[in-house]
Amino acid sequence: MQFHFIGNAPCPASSGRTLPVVDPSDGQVYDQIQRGTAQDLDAAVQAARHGQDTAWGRLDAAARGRLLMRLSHKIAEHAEALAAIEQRDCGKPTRQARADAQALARYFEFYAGACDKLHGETLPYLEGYSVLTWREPHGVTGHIIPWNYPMQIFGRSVGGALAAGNSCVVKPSEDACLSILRVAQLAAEAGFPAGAINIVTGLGHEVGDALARHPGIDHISFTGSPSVGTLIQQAAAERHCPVTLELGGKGPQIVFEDADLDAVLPAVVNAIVQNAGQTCSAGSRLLVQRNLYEPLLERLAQAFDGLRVGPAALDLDVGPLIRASQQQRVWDFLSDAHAAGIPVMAQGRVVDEAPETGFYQAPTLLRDVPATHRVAQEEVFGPVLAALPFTDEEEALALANGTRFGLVAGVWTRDGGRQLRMARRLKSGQVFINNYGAGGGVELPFGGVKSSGHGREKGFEALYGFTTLKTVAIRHG
Ligand code: TXE
Repeated sequence: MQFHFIGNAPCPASSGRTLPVVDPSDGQVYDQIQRGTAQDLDAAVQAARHGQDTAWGRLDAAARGRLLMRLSHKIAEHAEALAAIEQRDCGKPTRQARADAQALARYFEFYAGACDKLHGETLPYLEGYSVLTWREPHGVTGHIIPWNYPMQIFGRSVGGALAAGNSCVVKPSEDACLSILRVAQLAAEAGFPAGAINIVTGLGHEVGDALARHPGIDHISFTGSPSVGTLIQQAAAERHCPVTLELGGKGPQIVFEDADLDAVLPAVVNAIVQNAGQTCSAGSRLLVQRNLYEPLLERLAQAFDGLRVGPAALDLDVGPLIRASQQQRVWDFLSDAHAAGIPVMAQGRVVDEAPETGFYQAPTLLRDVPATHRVAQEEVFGPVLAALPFTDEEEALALANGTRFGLVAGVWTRDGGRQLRMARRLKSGQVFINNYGAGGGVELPFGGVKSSGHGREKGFEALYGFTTLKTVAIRHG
């Protein structure tokens, strides 16, 4: 049985109710989490506020940095155990789960070093005045986290907020929250004072909604679906609370004829099968210049045919999807594609060891996808790659920019001028040239334009979002 973590202590839900924890590899229930309430959320906000007023909020920047670094070391020490928790909770193959645990440690390492480097400026003003700016924490920040990368998104969001001096209230996903509960305990063991990190588990429309509406939350950071992002922004607007939204994407991988195919192929495959395609920055559209279209698809089809899908612990190329409804969502996209006559060029294979009760989906390569079809427009959030040909740069840009999203784009070409032209004109928060970072790199600011959201997490840039700027004008004498 798992509990909320409020004021450095485990705590049951006031509802007395729990929710099941399901293993996506076999569909079986293996644990219970608390089904939190608005009352529980309120208790977490009180604890965070108290921590802000008396403990965490009173520490100087270097002391905060030392604690973040201690937590990073603790995470590194417990990386195998954390990876095992995440693996079972999310259905991640072992290598992926390990990489996520290492990324979590790295987030806290990065933000540990950033704490005492966040400073304001002095500004020119009237004769006889000095003006300075201070970057101050918002106070209590709220974090609504999805199930696809619980540890990583906790690290990037909560790590930055803590570094800036905020106390945090976290609502992880009801589908995957065990690793986050464990990290909060590790933080307490590392010496974080009560109230710095508070976790309330439960359903989105209960605890998440309460967080979005709570007057004691001074900033909200949300990663999830565009529809819920809209609800959060509306609720926050009622009380003029600032919001950072990361709402997914429809990442184009744009391959020109002069690209290095040996580099393109593994990167294209990885960007759509990593985490079974349940990645906001997945490269889910493949745009290929016409003369290269057939040869590239031939080679890609061979790679897809060789992909194996199965239980997380087998550490194959692809694990299960998170839950039955996500599997159904992917099936709906595929059956719409089938009805529209879109050809399936290749598919991976679900291995015999995979229990029928698990939520598996073979990676699927669709070719000649019409640019307006929903499989080329909407986020499938599964291992489904939509391939389309293009003729020249103009058409590539029109296709790449022709969805409501703009999170990550990849460009593959040896032509230096084209690299820069494309990077300039792509409507995207991140552009990768001759690589596809898929959101990778703790140092790199991450976030979107259009319906992919607004605000930036990761890197130093995130700290500006987690702070508010105060201008102080002093008249001499
Ligand atoms: O997301 P939700 P779902 C996309 C992806 C996926 C689709 C649906 O396309 O297929 O969204 O996934 C909390 N008030 N992404 O339904 O519901 C919820 O409890 C406040 C992209 O799982 O948006 C969870 O903690 N909070 C994405 C979080 O929101 C609410 C990652 C995300 O869940 C709420 C996940 C409410 N009314 C899904 N309702 C990415 N950008 O990486 C739910 N939540």
